[in-house]
Amino acid sequence: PLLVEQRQGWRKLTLNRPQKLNAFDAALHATLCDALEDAGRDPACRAVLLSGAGRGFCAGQDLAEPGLTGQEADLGAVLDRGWNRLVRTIRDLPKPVVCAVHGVAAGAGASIAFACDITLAAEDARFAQAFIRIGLIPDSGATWTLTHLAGPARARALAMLGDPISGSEAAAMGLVWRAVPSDAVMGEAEKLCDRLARLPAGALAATKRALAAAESNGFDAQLALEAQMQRELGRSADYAEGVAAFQQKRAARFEGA
Ligand code: LHQ
Repeated sequence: PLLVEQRQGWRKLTLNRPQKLNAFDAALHATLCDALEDAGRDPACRAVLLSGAGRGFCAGQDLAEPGLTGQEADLGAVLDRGWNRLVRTIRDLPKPVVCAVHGVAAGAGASIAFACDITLAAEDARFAQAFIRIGLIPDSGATWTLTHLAGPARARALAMLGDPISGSEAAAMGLVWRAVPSDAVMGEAEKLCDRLARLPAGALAATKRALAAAESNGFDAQLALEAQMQRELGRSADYAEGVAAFQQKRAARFEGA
């Protein structure tokens, strides 16, 4: 259900259930989480690109999986085992995760795109908080990401109405980094990964951690965290190389893991 390609310094993971618009079943969850953890451990992988095969990014939960409705259904367990584990893995991965969204990103499919570090969307992509249409709330972190990325007023209308918005609108609302023409989205996402793979990996990992901490820390706690991280990075080979390259007016070559 997942295509894995190693590129120069980064890895491309493609959701591959196109006949179901890449809706997730348990097998796709397990495979993707393993692939992300593997990417996290591999020093040859310095960034991850997540995208979808076929005409859309992801339609969220595979609603045809057994056990999802009725009194015996336990959607909380489905979230804990599958979706919550996935968005935590993305957010905890000490490497940037780039997401390329084309076509539809519905329900938890949109939630994943909002959980990635840098998300590019096709201008004509469709993001839909499909949950309310089937009697559920936004999940896989979306009540949190919608509020933090787009602000409470937009979060409330998006979540309650469930109307789809375009990639351009999602970018204007701050839900994704940028919207680009649909024939350019994959090329631009790949270029971003090429760039990220050449940046100092330790500083990228620390940046990701510091920005995540900023979502709950106060200003003073954040100053202390920055000082602690900068103390460590200040002793790294990548920092020495960055300063030397600047002084020698040449491009830096970062090799730290
Ligand atoms: C699908 C799906 C799908 C299965 C398209 N499942 N087959 C977490 C925990 C536990 C439980 C519940 O949920 C969650 C989180 C969630 O993600 S809830 C939200 C689940 N997703 C949705 O409600 C979206 C359902 N899909 C749609 O509304 C439409 O398919 C969208 C708007 C995404 C796309 O519409 P179209 O472009 O018109 O495509 P389509 O509807 O024709 O879909 C193509 C095929 O994909 C079709 O199969 P078929 O055999 O008829 O060609 C769909 O049945 C299948 N598909 N989404 N989530």
